[in-house]
Amino acid sequence: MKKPLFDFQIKSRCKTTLARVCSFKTPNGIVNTPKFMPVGTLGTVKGVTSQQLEKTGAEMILANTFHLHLQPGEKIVQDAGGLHKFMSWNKPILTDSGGFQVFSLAKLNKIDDEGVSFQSPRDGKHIYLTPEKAIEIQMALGSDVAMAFDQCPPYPASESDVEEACKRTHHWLERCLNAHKKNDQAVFGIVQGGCFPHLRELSAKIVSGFGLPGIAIGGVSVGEPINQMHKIVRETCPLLPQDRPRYLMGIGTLREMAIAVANGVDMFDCVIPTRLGRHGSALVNGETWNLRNSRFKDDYSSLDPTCTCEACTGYSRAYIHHLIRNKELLGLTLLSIHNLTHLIRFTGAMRQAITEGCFSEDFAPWQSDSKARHTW
Ligand code: PRF
Ligand code: ZN
Repeated sequence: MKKPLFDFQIKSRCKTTLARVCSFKTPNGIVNTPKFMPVGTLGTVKGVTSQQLEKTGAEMILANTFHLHLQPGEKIVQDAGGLHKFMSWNKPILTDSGGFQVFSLAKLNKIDDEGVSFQSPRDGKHIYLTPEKAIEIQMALGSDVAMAFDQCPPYPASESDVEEACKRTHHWLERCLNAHKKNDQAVFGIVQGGCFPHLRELSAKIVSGFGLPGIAIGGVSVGEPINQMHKIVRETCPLLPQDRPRYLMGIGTLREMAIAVANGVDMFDCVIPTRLGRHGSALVNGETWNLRNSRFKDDYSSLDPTCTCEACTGYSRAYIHHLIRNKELLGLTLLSIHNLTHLIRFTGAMRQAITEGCFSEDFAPWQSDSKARHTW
C-alpha cells in the first residue's frame, strides 16, 4: 500500500514517560520530532538567511497568514511560485491561520460565528477573516501544513466565554475542512478550552474526531500560571490520537519543551530565540546573557563553547559585544543563529535521549528546576 503524503511514524518511545521520537513526512521533506520550529512571521526568520537557517538544524519553519495577507498579500507569494520559492526555503513550512494574531495584534471590530473583522495594525484598513478566507490564503501561500482558523480566548476569561470560543473553533474547523482543496497540504486542527478541564476534554475529543493529519494545542501561554499550562498539556495529550503529530503552539522555553515532550508533544514554535537575538541577548548555560554588558568587552572565549553554530565556532563574546554596542546588524544575526541552534539542539538532545533510553534521567532536572544547567 502506498504511504500517505503526510506519513507519521513513531520511531522510539520512552519507557517511563510519554515522550516519543517520530518522523512526520511532508511534501517538502521529513520533520524529525521532537522539534523546535523557528518563527518566520513574514516569510523571513528575522535577520537570518535561509541558508543560515538550514545550518541551525531547522527542519520546518512557521509563517503567518495574518502578516503575509497584509503584506505583500498572498497573490504576490502565489505568483512567485509559493512561499517556499518566494523565500528560498525548500524544507517544510507550517502557516498559522491568523486566528491567534487577529486576537493578539489587531484592533478588533467585530467577532461573530461568521468570522472576525479588524483593522490592520499597518494602515488601519478594514479586513474580514473567516475560516474560508484563512484557508484560501494558506492554500495560495502553499505551505505544507495549514492551521485551522480558531478563536484563542484571552486569560482570564469566563467559562461561558471560553465555551463559546471553543464551540466556534469547532464549527470553524469544519468550515476550514470544507473550504480546503489542496491534497499536498495538511490541515491541523487546534484544541482550545482555556484552563477549564471539561472544555479541554470536549475540544480534544471533537478535534480528534476529524481524523486530521495533526493536532495542535492552542490557547496556552496567554498569561495563565505556568503550572496551569503544564496541567493542560498533561491532561490533553492522552486524549489526542497517538498516531498523529502534536504541536504545542507558541511554546519554546527549554523547561516547558522538556515537560511537554515528557507528555507526548512533538512540535514547538516560539519567537523568543530571535526576539532575544534582536535585543542583543544569548541563551547560554540555561541563562539569558545580554551581550551589551561590559563584562564581555575583553572576553575572547567563544559565545557558548559547547555550541556548534556559526556564531560560537567563529566569533568571540568580545566581538559580538562590539557588534551589539555599535548596533551592527551582524551582531543580531549571530545571536539569532545561536539562539535558534540552541533550542533546536535541545530538541535534538531529547530525541537522542529518548532513542537511547535515558530521557527520563537526563531531562528530569529540566522539569523540576527552571535554573537547571545543561548536561546534554
Ligand atoms: N491559536 C493559533 N495560533 C497560536 C495560538 C493559538 O491558540 C497560540 C497560543 N499561545 C500561539 N499561536 N492559531
Ligand atoms: Zn551557538
